[in-house]
Amino acid sequence: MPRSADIGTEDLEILRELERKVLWLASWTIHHANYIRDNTDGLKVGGHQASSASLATIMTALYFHSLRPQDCVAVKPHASPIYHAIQYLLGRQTRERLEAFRGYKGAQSYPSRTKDSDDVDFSTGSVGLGVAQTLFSSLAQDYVRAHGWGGGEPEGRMIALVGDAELDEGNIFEAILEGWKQGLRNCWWIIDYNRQSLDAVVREGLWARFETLFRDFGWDVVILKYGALLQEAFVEPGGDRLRAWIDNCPNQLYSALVFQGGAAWRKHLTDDIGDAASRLIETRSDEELGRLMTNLAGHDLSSLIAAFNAIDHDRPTCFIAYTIKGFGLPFAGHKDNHAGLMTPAQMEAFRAAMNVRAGHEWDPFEGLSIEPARLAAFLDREPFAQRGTKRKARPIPVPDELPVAIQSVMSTQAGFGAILNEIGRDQAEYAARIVTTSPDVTVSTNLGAWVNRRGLFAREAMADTFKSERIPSTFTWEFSPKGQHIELGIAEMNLFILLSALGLCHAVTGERLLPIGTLYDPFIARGLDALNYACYQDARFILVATPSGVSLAPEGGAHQSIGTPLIGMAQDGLAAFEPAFVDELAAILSFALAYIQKDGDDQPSERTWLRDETGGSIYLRLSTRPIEQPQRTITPELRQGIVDGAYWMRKPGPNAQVVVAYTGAVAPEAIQAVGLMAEDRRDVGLLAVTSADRLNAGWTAAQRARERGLVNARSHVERLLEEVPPHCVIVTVLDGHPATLAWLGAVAGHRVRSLGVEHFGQTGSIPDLYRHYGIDTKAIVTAAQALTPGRPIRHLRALA
Ligand SMILES: Cc1ncc(C[n+]2csc(CCOP(=O)(O)OP(=O)(O)O)c2C)c(N)n1
Ligand SMILES: [Mg+2]
Repeated sequence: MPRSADIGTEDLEILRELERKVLWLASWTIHHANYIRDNTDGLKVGGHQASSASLATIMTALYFHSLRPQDCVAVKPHASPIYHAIQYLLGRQTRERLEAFRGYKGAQSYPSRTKDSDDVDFSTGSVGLGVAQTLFSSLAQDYVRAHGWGGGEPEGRMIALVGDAELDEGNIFEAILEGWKQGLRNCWWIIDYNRQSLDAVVREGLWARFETLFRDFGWDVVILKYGALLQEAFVEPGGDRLRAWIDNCPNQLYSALVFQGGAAWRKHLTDDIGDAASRLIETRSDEELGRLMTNLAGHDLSSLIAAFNAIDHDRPTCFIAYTIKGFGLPFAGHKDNHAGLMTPAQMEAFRAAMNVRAGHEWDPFEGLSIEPARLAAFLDREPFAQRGTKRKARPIPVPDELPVAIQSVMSTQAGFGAILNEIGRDQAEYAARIVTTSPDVTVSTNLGAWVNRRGLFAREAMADTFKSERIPSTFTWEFSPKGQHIELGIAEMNLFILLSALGLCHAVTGERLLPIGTLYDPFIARGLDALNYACYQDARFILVATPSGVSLAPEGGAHQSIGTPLIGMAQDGLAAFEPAFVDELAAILSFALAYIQKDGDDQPSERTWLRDETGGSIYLRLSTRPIEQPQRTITPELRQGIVDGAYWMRKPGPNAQVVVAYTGAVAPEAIQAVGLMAEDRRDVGLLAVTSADRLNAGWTAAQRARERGLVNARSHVERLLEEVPPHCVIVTVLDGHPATLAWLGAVAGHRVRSLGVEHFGQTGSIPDLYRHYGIDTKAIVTAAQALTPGRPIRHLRALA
């Protein structure tokens, strides 16, 4: 039973009115979008109405009572109308945006950090990911605190409002396991246990599985099943039978009775427990009986508030709150209600029941029995209303050059390890703000030296037993609150969601981190939706994916990646690079550390047409293939070319017949091919492409700018190719899908032959595999010969 001290009766009365108002405004927003706004495309709102109603009470209790300014919430995707309605009442959402719900620049269908104007903490939409985001955000908050940042501000709770069907998503369980390992705190998951998903009613007894599971992983579980009315009825004569009846009622039947209403409840209850609970049933009208039987705790403000107030610790807590999908609306409980919309006639009846006059539908306090001034005063003094606007963290200065000792033969992966090792020595602030993480591939992605210097993070120190036992080992595995590497289990989903959380620390905690995550390139696919999710909500991080392609030759097809360069190009918010040499990598990394901190306006640079002032995240596709490193100084011009996406390794002459454009680890083949062709083809050029993504993006943007009348707009790749004569052919080559560079020919109208990998790999040596896929020197020269007039290329015969 709720304790009377949990909330005063006056406040409870106000909250009940606000709950009605929230449900009304959310329903009206949906109705307006479908029936009132000019909606000629025939696209009706999907699963918002019933799904929103399910959470109306819980969100009222949270936002108007229990949340504190420092708390952050991931709202179940389909509860977005409730969220926007609450923000509207708090004065943080406009009527215009509500009227444009799901329309152009209107309030978003699913809460969006970047697109909504009403202070969304975490985006949601792809079910399960927002839930895990709260877990990793609490870990990120712990990391920030343990490092002495976030000075004195109270710790926030990271709260997820979870649809029960969201728990079908595997990423949730991966996250729970990781949370247990990392000593999760300050995290609440409130499960909207309406026992309905999109298509169906969920299996019986699922709550009991959830309960054991959460408890097994160290969570407190609070089951919120019966509201105050039901609890009172249980102490009436026959109340225990009523309780047993509810507990044994199958989900399907309960839902059906909710939909059918009072008379149906009466019939079933009378048939089943009429002998023992006759008074309980008979003294209530149909309407009262209906209200009693749907009085689940998830729709009972006093029960919810008592439960939230009762939490006086920081242990992770899972609330299983029984609710009814569509509560308070005509299709409550119906199994087909997911995309249910009230008809205009039903809406009219609802409007009348809510005392809302026609033409006053958007008035915040219309039809409520409490005077507006009192309601406004209540809202003003609610703790959550005291929350300021989004936090901003100052940028951390980053050096223009990152020192690294380059060996004559080296891979980009080894170079990455060497650069991080050097950063590990650096006392500068940026080095302290770097946090690395990896899903069990820390050592195999060359982060070992960095971790030796900076240590692993844990809230509680833990010594490396091998070290204390004096057993020789290359790596020190010491955990402490000062450590700067977060070691994860293998689940790549967790890597991306942790990067999403670390990469939003500047907004969530006001403290900026510089997150770097490493994984094997092919396994990006395993966490791709989470990567997309992180980018969608504008989290900032550097992703280092290595090894990649078929160049990890003997590892075979299961570890090779083919399509990742195309992911790098297509993923919004992620600038992809694939350097061939370590000096390029160093230039890109220093650019990257600054780029992930940029938050300027949307205007592209007039030099490259890239959105470099807007910033974003970075993806580096690296390789384990050791290759000969060029002996050169990186001039400012060369550095710029590397960062812009390409530079001439060998500029083609005015009569050039062939240009070889390469990316990444196949550099030696490209260089050799150009050398071998030089005697038989004129003015051969060699283009080093460090970022097909940035080249392509700049080109597209410059074309668009020209179409808008900015006739002088030129992108980097257009400038690079403008002097290449029209008859010249371009042979492109990379260890990845050939489409990555195939578009180069369209820039200035050159014929292109694009070489790359299209099929699952083999095991073998690098020469075996490069030959097999046609990305070796011979394939490059053969392609060039086939497309250019002139005598046969003599050196071709000598190639194996
Ligand atoms: C990854 C993903 N798969 C599928 C969907 C489509 N979808 C949206 S909501 C939903 C199920 C909703 O059930 P639940 O989470 O219980 O929320 P309720 O509608 O009951 O409130 C599905 C399958 C999605 N949004 N994301
Ligand atoms: Mg559900």
